Amino acid sequence: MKRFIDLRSDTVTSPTNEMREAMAAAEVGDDVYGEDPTIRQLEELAAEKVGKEAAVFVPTGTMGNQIAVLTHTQRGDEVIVEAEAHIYFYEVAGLAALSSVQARPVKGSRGVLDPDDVAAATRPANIHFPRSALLCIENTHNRAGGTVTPVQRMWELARVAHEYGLAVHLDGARVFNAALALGVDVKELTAPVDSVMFCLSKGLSAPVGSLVAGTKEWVARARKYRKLLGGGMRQAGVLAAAGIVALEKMVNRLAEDHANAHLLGGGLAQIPGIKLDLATVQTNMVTFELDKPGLDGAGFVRELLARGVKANATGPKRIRFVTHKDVSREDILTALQVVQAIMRG
Ligand code: TLP
Repeated sequence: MKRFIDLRSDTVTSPTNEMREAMAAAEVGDDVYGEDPTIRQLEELAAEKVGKEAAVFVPTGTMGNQIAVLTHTQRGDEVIVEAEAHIYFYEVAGLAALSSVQARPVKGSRGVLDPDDVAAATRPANIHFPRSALLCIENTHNRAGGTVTPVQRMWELARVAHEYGLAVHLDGARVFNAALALGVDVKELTAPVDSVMFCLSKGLSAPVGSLVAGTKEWVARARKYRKLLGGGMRQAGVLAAAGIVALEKMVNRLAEDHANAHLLGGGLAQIPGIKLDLATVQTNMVTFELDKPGLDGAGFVRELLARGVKANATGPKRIRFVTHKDVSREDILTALQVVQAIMRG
């Protein structure tokens, strides 16, 4: 089979041999009865890593985010989101369809929200207004290019939200990438927020799974919403086993992905016809605009594919490349040559 250099997402990473061995050996039980020891172990480890009292294992990041919204809100509430946040942009209108809440999009700067804008978007008591119930922060921010909200800004945002009576949820699908880029323990980013979702199945390379963490009481309620959404799994310790390896062994190697993204971004920025804000290349993503007459995102992606590189167009002329453990430094250099050839042609 022809090998592609797959830069579509870090979700494409396949499990390591160590994960497969752990999966084969995992002790399991029925998790709906709370009897899967491997899931329990993963949930405890996850809660400890993000400094929360408890965590619940869910099949996907999308389900984790939506469970968090269900747990924090009531029908008819308003939820403040960054204008291109995953939870709003890519989750099939789950806010409306599942929680019956209204989104209040607020534009950030390179994905980073300004506390004053959040304060201005909250609603005072008024018979006409919905209740402002929840602020969602995304760190790293996917559509902004994998950008990072620093620790101090996390605190400022949480302070404003709490002052106005909103809870704070962190879509931390890639929060370990954020912590690494900032050189801080992930707990520093999660301390200000009430709940956090993070993914095992992205750069950390587990085949399946995310966690949602918060207080014991909150997670107990979230667990019930997981059941409601059909996410109550049974002998899923086989999946949790891979997740434990992901958390214990795969976090530090994300640095390689960041280095590769910087190499890729630096190379792309020099190619005529590519508009790339290098300041957005902070973690494992490179997002850029095409600026070449007659070449749109879909056409560019087709040209890449014909030359062995997979990528996603995330706008009419916008392309996203994501680095991860299954692309090497050599692959990055090859991908750069491929892009050069397309842009010359
Ligand atoms: N993001 C995927 C796609 O859905 C776009 C990707 O390839 O990047 N939060 C953030 C910030 C995400 O980037 C994603 C996945 C999720 C949540 C949802 O995770 P899953 O795919 O497990 O539902």
